[in-house]
Amino acid sequence: MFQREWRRSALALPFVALGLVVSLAAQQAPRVIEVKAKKYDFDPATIEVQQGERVVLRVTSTDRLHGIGIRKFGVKAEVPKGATVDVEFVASTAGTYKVLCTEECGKGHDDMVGTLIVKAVAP
Ligand SMILES: [Cu+2]
Repeated sequence: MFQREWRRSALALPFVALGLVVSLAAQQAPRVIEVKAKKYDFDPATIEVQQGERVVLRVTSTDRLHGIGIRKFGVKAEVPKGATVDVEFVASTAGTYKVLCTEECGKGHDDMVGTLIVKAVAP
């Protein structure tokens, strides 16, 4: 009886270990990436991170009220003129996503689109 229980928990061990690795990755200190928001782009225009990475985008607006939004990861924040705002997320899913300005900031607002690339971890 005891032995069977023991064998069952031994089988579960690799899965427990895998879960631990994934949650440890999410608990690491976040990667901080500085982003400038200005009429009418984000600088850098393309941000690249690894899948599973915890990311802080430290967004500064240099000219007026802008916003930053990445729908896939629930990122949405206003960035007032001259202010720096941190938005944090875990890049849980690999892919290419739009980084949008979420505040109507002028005639070039619709073109104010950046790119977030989340690179898949090697299997
Ligand atoms: Cu804008």
